[in-house]
Amino acid sequence: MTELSAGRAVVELLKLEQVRHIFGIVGSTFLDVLDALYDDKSVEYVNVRHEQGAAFMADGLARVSGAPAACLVTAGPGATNLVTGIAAAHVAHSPVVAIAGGPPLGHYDKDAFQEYDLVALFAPVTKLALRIDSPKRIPEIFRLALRTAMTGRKGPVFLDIPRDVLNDQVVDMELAEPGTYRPLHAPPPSPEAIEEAVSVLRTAQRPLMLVGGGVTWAGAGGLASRLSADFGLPTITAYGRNDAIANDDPLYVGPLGRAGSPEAAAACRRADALLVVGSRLGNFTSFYDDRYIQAGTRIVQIDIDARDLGRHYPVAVAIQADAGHALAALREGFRRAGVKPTSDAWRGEAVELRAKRRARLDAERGLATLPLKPQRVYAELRPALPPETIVALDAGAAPAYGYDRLNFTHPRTFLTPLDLGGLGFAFPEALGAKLARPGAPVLAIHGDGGFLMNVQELETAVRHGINAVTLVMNNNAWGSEKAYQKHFYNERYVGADLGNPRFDRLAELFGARGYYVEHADQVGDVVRAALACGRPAVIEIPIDPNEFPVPATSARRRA
Ligand SMILES: Cc1ncc(C[n+]2csc(CCOP(=O)(O)OP(=O)(O)O)c2C)c(N)n1
Ligand SMILES: [Mg+2]
Repeated sequence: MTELSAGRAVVELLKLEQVRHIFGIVGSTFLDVLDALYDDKSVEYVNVRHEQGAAFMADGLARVSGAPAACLVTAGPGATNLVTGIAAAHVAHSPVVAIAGGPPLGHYDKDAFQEYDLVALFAPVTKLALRIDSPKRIPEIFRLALRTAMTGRKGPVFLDIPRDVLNDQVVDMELAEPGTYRPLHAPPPSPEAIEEAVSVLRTAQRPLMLVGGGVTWAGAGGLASRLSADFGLPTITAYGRNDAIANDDPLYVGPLGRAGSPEAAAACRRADALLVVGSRLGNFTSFYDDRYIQAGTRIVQIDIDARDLGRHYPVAVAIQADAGHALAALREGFRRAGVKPTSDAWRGEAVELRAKRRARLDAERGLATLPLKPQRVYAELRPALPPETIVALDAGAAPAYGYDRLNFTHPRTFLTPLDLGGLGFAFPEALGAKLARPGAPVLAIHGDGGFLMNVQELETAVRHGINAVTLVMNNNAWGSEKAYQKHFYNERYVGADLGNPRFDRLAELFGARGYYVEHADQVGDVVRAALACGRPAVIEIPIDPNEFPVPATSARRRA
């Protein structure tokens, strides 16, 4: 046993899980934890400008590293400001440990200064929310929180620590490795379930694999690629999960779902069997209806969590297991059963759809408008981004073109708001991503509205030397919402238009680099220069203010 101050105990418990950055804004409720960092430079407190930024950064870091990430903020508004970013971690299944210092224990349930029922507030956006009522229980509750965050379907957890549980308290604890309090290996599939899946898939004429975030969390993109190659299995990706498999696989058709590729949707409609690996078939992947997934399609669904197996579509076989173990077992099962590759005709369809997508996107290089259309911006971006680039997309219309217009060949390189759809996401996520993988180029793609929601973190980026690049496509509007008013409300615009500063100049005022690009032929060069400039950078590109796609909606109209 080792005797540690309560503040140091918190730091050591996080360090044992490889936490090297803690995001937040200093507050008097948790100074014992900060004080432990004064002499311990192995963990950096990333002192941000708004707690929402801290939560998004932690989420970005966790998504890219796969390891837990931490936020540490003060009571009341410090914690309420975290909520949106923790919700982003919740939809992405990111193991973010959000910690708030609270009022003294004796002030709870008195409407005291900055006292709110944060455990209740965080419950819907976390896997577990708890208060730690005594210093003795700090190790136990942290381990419970970390076990919860890192086991099964991962996800954020919240801990409320009253200030007097930290102040001048001593904790006697074992510096125990994670393997002593949580499983380090994910569960394998049942052999019977694999056998059933093999018999469903081998009898299909047109089987298609749909891979989602579960594949990424399991580190199983390579296994998915091998299964696809060995058995001629065409592949598509779930909404916002384009990086779940290498997009240069010859049978990868494209991303399914909202703002996804029509070719992936066509492949999905043609499939008579769907092997769904690590996807909930959530709202923006499936819309829960038959626009992509046809009635009668036989579905084999693999998920680490039984909650979503057969939830939105009836399944032929449900397999509760880690995506990697399940893919390996399926491949072995296919081989043992002597399953032959899919027909030339079906593979031919997939190759044709893949080529059609590429030709469609290449043709967008011919869009010669001024201001530029976002589609043209992506056409210029594609060849300029090195394959290891991490891209974070914000919500909004201009970023949304990116769901179908970027290529990913490396896992954990595409960060999207998923079904949260929160604005202000991409820039702080990119900062977290850059901290997780400092050697990789990192690009956030924003509209003007979303960027200004967390623009204050430019100061954090400059101070901490986090050199991510942000591209802002400026149409001086809340474009994605304006699109609804354009297409469904006869252009009766209310609350849709914005005014903006020049974002390149704003960046320079913060001490970052700023670039302003109007012409298509400058986009690639400027992006390359910004990625190499050795500072955080912002590129503003004015875009066509009338370029709004018809929104895809569940209720009103089908895209
Ligand atoms: C936090 C938050 N507030 C509001 C919305 C609703 N919303 C979605 S997209 C959008 C407009 C985005 O504007 P901008 O960032 O400029 O991108 P654009 O659509 O113009 O390309 C709004 C208001 C949201 N998704 N998230
Ligand atoms: Mg806009």
